[in-house]
Amino acid sequence: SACKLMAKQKVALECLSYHATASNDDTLRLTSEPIPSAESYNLYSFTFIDFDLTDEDTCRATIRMFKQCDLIQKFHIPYEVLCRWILSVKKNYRPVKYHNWRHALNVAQTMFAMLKTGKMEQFMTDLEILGLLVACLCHDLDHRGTNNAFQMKTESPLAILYSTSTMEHHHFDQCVMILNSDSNNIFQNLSMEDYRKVMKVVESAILSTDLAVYFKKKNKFMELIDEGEFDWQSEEKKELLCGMMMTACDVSAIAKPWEVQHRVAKLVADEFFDQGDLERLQLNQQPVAMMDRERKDELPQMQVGFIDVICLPLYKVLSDTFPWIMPLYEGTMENKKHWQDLAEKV
Ligand code: 5BB
Ligand code: ZN
Repeated sequence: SACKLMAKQKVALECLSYHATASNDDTLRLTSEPIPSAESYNLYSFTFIDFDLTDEDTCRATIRMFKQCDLIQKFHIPYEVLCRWILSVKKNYRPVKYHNWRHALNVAQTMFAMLKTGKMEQFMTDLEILGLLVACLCHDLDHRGTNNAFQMKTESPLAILYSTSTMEHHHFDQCVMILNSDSNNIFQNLSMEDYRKVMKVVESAILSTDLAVYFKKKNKFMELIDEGEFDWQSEEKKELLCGMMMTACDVSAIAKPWEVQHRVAKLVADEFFDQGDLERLQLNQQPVAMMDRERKDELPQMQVGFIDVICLPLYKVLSDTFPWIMPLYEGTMENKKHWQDLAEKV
């Protein structure tokens, strides 16, 4: 429709001023540097921490995950293209407090640990592993630190373009946009068939990071598990499993050692409070408790709710089926105790 076309033009214009592909200098430097071991970055662990990594190291850690999955060889990814693509993805994250490049890296690393240490790679094809890692790295591209409800309330061009899963559609569009330039297209040597397949995995995985989609699909997933369904090969079930894995990775800061979880929760809260400020200022609205900095005392109680309603049920059902990912469940249980202690003090 005319309205959507206008919205699309607006989004495109906004993005033009922001979009950036990596510089040749940065790409050349990354291409020519040695890549430290997976162990040196603690990549196989569910307690990976990015705090002490330099920006360059975050890129090298990403390359290391591609190497450990043998994706560069298997899909004939030109090494320079991989380096440029990673730098471009990083550049297309905004410097917001939580939904930035570091979050994307952490989500990808949890996916890597679930596949390797969690032994879930045996249920996945190489193409699905490639798609899942790419989806994790791209799943919050160009996040503005505001949620879908905010896009809707402010009638942002993005909300006019996509009325449901607004931001997630945009993250996928940004992912496609980066891949669409030849010098960034890590899928350039795939057959037409594989290209179509991997893009389908990426799209479905990114869209499933909308929590509303998770809530819609989780019952179907839990039913399958209850029925003792261990054959994940059908396309529909595989898509469902990949979606659950994406959510499990997206919220996995909740399972990290307490000091890390505490620090990350503060970043999440700060980003929510910034949106709350915008709602007061731009919309003259009272923000919900989660986004109201006047109510930050309620944060521990909210984390307990988040853990009980979303994180623990998901990690429970996943680790009942895939026991090697139990550390995610145990870490979350541990943090629940800490948040409960803090909640009782208020
Ligand atoms: C989550 C679902 N939401 C629609 C309503 C609020 N809830 S919540 O009550 O479970 C909740 C979750 C309340 C407060 C929270 O954080 C306060 C700092 C959180 C929370 N969410 N805590 C976390 O540590 C993390 Br990680 C998250 C996930 C944040 C990103 C969620 C993105 C969803 C986009 C739709
Ligand atoms: Zn995310």
